[in-house]
Amino acid sequence: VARSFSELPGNWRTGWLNLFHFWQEGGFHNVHNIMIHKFQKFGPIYREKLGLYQSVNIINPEDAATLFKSEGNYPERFMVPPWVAYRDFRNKPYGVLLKKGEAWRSDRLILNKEVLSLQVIDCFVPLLNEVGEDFVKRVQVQIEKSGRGRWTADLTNELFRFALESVCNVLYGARLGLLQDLIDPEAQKFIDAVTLMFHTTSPMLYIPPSLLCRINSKTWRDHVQSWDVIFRHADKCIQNIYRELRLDRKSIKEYTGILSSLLVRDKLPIDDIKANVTEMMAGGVDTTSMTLQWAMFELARTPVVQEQLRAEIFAARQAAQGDMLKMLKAIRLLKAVIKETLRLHPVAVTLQRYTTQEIILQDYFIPAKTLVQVGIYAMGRDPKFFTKPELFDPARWLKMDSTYFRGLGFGFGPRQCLGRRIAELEMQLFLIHMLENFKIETKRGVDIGTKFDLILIPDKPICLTLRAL
Ligand code: HEM
Ligand code: 2DC
Repeated sequence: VARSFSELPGNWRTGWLNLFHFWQEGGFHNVHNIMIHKFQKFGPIYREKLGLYQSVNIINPEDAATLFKSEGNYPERFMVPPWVAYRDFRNKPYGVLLKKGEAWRSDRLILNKEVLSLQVIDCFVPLLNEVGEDFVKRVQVQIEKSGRGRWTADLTNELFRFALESVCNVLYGARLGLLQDLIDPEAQKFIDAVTLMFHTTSPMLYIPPSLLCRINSKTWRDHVQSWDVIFRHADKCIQNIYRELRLDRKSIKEYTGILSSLLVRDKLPIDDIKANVTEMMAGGVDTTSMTLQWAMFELARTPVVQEQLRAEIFAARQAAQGDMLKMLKAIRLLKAVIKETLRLHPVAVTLQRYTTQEIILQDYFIPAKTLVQVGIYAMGRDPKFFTKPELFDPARWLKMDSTYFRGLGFGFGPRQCLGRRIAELEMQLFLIHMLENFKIETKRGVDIGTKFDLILIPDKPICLTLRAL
């Protein structure tokens, strides 16, 4: 018979002391490494308490499977307290990110049809493809300006602009012009606000929402201001489309983006549409751009893989004869490159679920309503689950005997990432165009670590060289 919950390893009896140690160890930027350390110390399962928040942490794909198979129709993850606190403080409606129960499920089913379903994602391809092509043009201009056939830079902000331009083109069916030299300062403010919003979230992760508004610290004020900018700018974009749609209804046949579809279908109240479109617009900036930056960095460090990938892309282009949908079906290695990038550099350090019933993990009883976290960063770097985990080897995904519950970068099940298909297509098309036009290089021997800033990001700027082929 399984062991009891109170027998679980870990220092879970001293919540406030743990939080204090966590502060001291600079834990706010190091959550991912602390977790690896704890799995080494306690084994594949441990119990933890930070402040008021208790959790059970697991690393084994089999255990992740057990957890997700019992999650039911209304899965709930950890609700990031400052995000909840902001909405309550300003009286803003929740989107799917923060909703629960039936309210979450009904919104989510409507959104899935417009954002995730097979029928609609083909419509995204031309919209995302043109943004990818424009990014290449922008790089080419920079290369010409340099007069040396190459361009070396930290691409962080360029990629933020690319990512926001991409997600807005599918949301609004309109270009913001962020790949031109002079951009709308409001758009840049939005980009900076999203980064600051994430950055100010991590120090407040374990403070309950009810306390947050009352403390009036600098972090909280910056956090509120960031969300204010995010909501205001998203609202402006949404209003523009709303107005256009009321003025003329002629362009109904052509696909005009997710927002128009939601408005025309008329299944969601306008406030819920706004809340969800705002979340998608904010969720679409740092996530894909950082992943692309990591992908280019890894490809620069492993030129053999870069060449194989380029060969696959050239062959797929030939075979598809300009049919992008066809081409996207012939790029197995590219899809593996993205999975491999997310293995080593996941956006989310963990996936979390509240158990809905008692389950058994590693032979311990876990009661219902327990927060269980799957340490996907730790899993991705553990030799028990990936042989030679330090190697960037995309082909492992094509030849591994089992990828069972290992590719979890976008989460799992009905609560998985809503933007998954947008993100995947956006990143595939970007890498196709980049590899067709440039060689990606980076200085040898520069090690880049990872920093937890709510999402995982590089701990120093990544410098890349793009060389005309
Ligand atoms: C949720 C990862 C891009 C919007 C999530 C979750 C993960 C994730 C791990 C939690 C899933 C779970 O609990 O099972 C990523 C990664 C991205 C990415 C790795 C890109 C590389 C995007 C984009 C958007 C977006 C582009 C917007 C279009 C969302 C939303 C949720 C979510 C709204 C909450 C869904 C819900 O609770 O129902 N994402 N994401 N993400 N993501 Fe993403
Ligand atoms: C952060 O301990 C660490 O995709 C916490 O696009 C547990 C946790 C809970 C929810 C996770 C969060 C972590 C990281 C960022 C995620 C978030 C769910 C969605 C969000 C993974 C792992 C993200 C980046 C969304 C954000 C959309 C938002 C800007 C509107």
